[in-house]
Amino acid sequence: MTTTAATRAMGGRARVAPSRGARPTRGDRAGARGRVMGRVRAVSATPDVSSEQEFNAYIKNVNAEIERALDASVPMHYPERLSESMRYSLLAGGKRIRPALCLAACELVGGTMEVAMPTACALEMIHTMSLIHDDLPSMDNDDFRRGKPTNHKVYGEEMAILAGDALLSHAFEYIGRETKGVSADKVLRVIVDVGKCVGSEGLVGGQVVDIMSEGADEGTVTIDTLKYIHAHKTGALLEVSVTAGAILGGASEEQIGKLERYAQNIGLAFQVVDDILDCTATSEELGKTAGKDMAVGKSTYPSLVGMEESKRIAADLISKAKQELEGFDPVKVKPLIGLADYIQNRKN
Ligand code: GRG
Repeated sequence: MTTTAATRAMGGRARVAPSRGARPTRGDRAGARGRVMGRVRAVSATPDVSSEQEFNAYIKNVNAEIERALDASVPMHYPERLSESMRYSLLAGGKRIRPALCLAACELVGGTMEVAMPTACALEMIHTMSLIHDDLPSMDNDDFRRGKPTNHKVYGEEMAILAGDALLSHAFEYIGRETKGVSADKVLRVIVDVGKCVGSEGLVGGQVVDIMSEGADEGTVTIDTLKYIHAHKTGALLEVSVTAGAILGGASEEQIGKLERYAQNIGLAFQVVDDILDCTATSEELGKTAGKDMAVGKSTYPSLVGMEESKRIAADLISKAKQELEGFDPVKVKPLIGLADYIQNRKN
């Protein structure tokens, strides 16, 4: 019998094997190299997520798998201060949306969680490093992230920069070394796609236009500029999270195309919601400084089109994203539908 993340999460729809994946000891972690995937419990596709409650249970269970895998992915080693700094931010919580999307896309097209987990972890490493660098005094100069003091506040600026650099390079090494059970050309395609989404045509490009737009003369930052920033700074990594999972799971080109469009829509929606939350949520709810966009005079969806229109745009994008999922297995597709709803309704 195969077990699924969902059935295990739902406590009793199917009997499940007991977990071998207890939190690894420091010794375990030190020896994690090369056998990390042994800790991901055997799971396969067909998550049966038919209500919001079941989706919540599903995502909680998937997140527990992700936390375990992340803990093992960056073991302590000399120089310990660097490992500590990397682990401090990587294991500081966070919603784990990127790895969850990667795993769900892989399972949707028939792949297993084991195949996509190294890439899922790598995506979270890259996302975490971008947060560490974004919080630096020379960038957004933030003191709090994920409800904790930012990396540079704890480890100092030099270490925070280097921890980010180390997480970035480790991410690519990790995909290449730890992905098992798929052809080398698929792994290579994922590495190339992730590289593109992170570099000057992706995340870094988006961040640069964002910085250049700050304090720009009124009217010069248009909705198109904002779309570029969001699609690159935030959307690109969300997009590759979905497509990389699909590639590793053995998706056809047509399926990859549909999932790419799904991801582009949820990616933009994610950032529109982020802009909304910056105005409406508290710092405690967000785990980071709220109201920052307005304080620094940043153009956002609410500032350019108003709050109600921003909400309508987010809902429209989520609806378009879901349309791209039509034609997929109606049961296996539910986690991606649930993730789209979660992105629209999230409170942090
Ligand atoms: C990637 C080489 C490289 C450099 C980084 C600093 C920088 C260049 C880019 C900034 C990227 C950035 C911080 C984008 C914002 C993305 C975003 C909306 C982050 C919040 O994501 P959540 O809500 O956070 O998923 P959690 O904490 O839940 O993971």
